[in-house]
Amino acid sequence: MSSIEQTLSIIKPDAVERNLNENIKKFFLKNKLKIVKEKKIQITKEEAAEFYKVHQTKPFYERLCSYLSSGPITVMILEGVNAIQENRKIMGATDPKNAEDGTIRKEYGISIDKNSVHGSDSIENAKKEIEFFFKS
Ligand code: IDP
Ligand code: MG
Repeated sequence: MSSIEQTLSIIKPDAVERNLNENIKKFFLKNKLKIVKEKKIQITKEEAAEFYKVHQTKPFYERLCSYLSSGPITVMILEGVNAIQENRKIMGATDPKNAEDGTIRKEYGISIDKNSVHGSDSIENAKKEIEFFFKS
């Protein structure tokens, strides 16, 4: 089954700081994911905590929220066939050490914390995350 989906992508502070926005966007475009909305913002730690609420019981939650709010991020809505799964493929494994060749995290990820990008992992979460950043 293939269907047109939208997913939320975030270029995390480590990548924005290294001016990787354009390089990372090329990965999406090359893989037929369209950027339909985009904004560069900085969020508060409270907002990060809300965004990453699914991870609130994890030992790394506190650090994760501090990190996502530590500097500017670029948030985007990506659209395309099977966009959610496609974006996850393009991103690569959570830990850059395990990321496949040709993925964003293999190319640019520094560590499991500074892994350069976020991408929604399900239809339900994509909806929630898009709403979180782009409620109209
Ligand atoms: P994902 O970003 O590949 O979807 P998740 O499991 O949803 O990975 O975790 C969210 C973020 O939390 C990851 O991108 C990573 O930065 C961080 N993280 C995940 N697992 C660990 C861990 O075991 N130690 C430290 N940080 C982690
Ligand atoms: Mg995730």
